[in-house]
Amino acid sequence: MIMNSFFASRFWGSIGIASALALTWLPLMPKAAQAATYTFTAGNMDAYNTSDGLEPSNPSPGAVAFINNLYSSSNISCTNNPLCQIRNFDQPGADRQFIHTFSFSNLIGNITGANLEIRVRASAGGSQNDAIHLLFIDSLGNLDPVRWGSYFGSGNGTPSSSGTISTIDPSPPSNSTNRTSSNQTSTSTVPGLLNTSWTASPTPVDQTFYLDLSSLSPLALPNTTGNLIATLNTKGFLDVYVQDDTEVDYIKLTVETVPEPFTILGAGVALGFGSLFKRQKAKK
Ligand SMILES: [Ca+2]
Ligand SMILES: [Ca+2]
Ligand SMILES: [Ca+2]
Repeated sequence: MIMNSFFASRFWGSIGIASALALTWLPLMPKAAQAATYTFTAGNMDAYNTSDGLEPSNPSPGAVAFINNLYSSSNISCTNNPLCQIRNFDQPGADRQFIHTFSFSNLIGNITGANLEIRVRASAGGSQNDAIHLLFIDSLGNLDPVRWGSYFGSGNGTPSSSGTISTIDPSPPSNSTNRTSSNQTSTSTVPGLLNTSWTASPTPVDQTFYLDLSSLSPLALPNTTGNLIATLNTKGFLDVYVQDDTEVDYIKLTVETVPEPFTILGAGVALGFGSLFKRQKAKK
C-alpha cells in the first residue's frame, strides 16, 4: 500500500514534470532557439526626399571592387570621375551605379525565408535598359555563380545580329547585362518585372517591388537562380545592385529564421540539466 502510493506519486509526478516541461518549453527556450523575423532597412522611406540629404548606401569593399572592375573593364578612368562614385539613396541623375550590401552573418538559426522590398524610380535617359541584380560578391569583387537579375521594364534591349542583347546607353558605363550573365543569347526582347517600359519621360515610372527570394520571377536574365535561400545561409550577406539611371528610395530586407537542429538540441539539454539540477537541489 505504501509502495503503491509511492509509485503512483512518482508516476503522476513524472507526468506533471513532462506537462510542465511541455508548457514551459517555448517560453523557457533561449530567444535564439525560437523562430524569428529580422528586418533590415537601408535608406529612409521618404519618397526620394533630398531636402533631408541623401541616405548613404553601404556597399562592402568587395561590392565597391565589383563596381570599380566594371569601369576598368570599360577602360574608364575613375580618377576625378564623379561617375565612379556609387549612387546613394534618393540620388537622382544618369550613369551612376547603386549597390548596397546587407550583412547578417551574426544571425542565429537557419534562414528559411527572405523578402526584399525596394522602391525605385526611373531617373534619366537610358533607364529603359536598367535592371536589378541580387548578388553575392566576394572580397575581391568576383560574383558568385548563384545570382538573380531582371530588367525593371519591358522593351529593354535590342538583340544584335550575334543574338546578344545590346545596350542603348549612349556612353559607358552601359548596363550590359553581359557583365552579370555572360553571352546572353535571347533573340527577342527580354521580359522585365513590369509589362511597361521603364522610362523617365514624360513621367518617371516609380514602383515598389516585392521580391520573394525563395521564388523569384522566372522571367529573369539568363544564368540566374530563382531561389537564393541556401546561398543566403552560406554567405551571410546579400548585395543589391541597381543600374544605372534609376533612383533608389529605400530597400527593406526581411529575413525569417528557425532554430538549427543543433540549437534546439542544445536548448533541450540545457532545460534537462536545469530541471535535473533543481530536483537534485530539492533533495538536499
Ligand atoms: Ca532622403
Ligand atoms: Ca541605363
Ligand atoms: Ca529615401
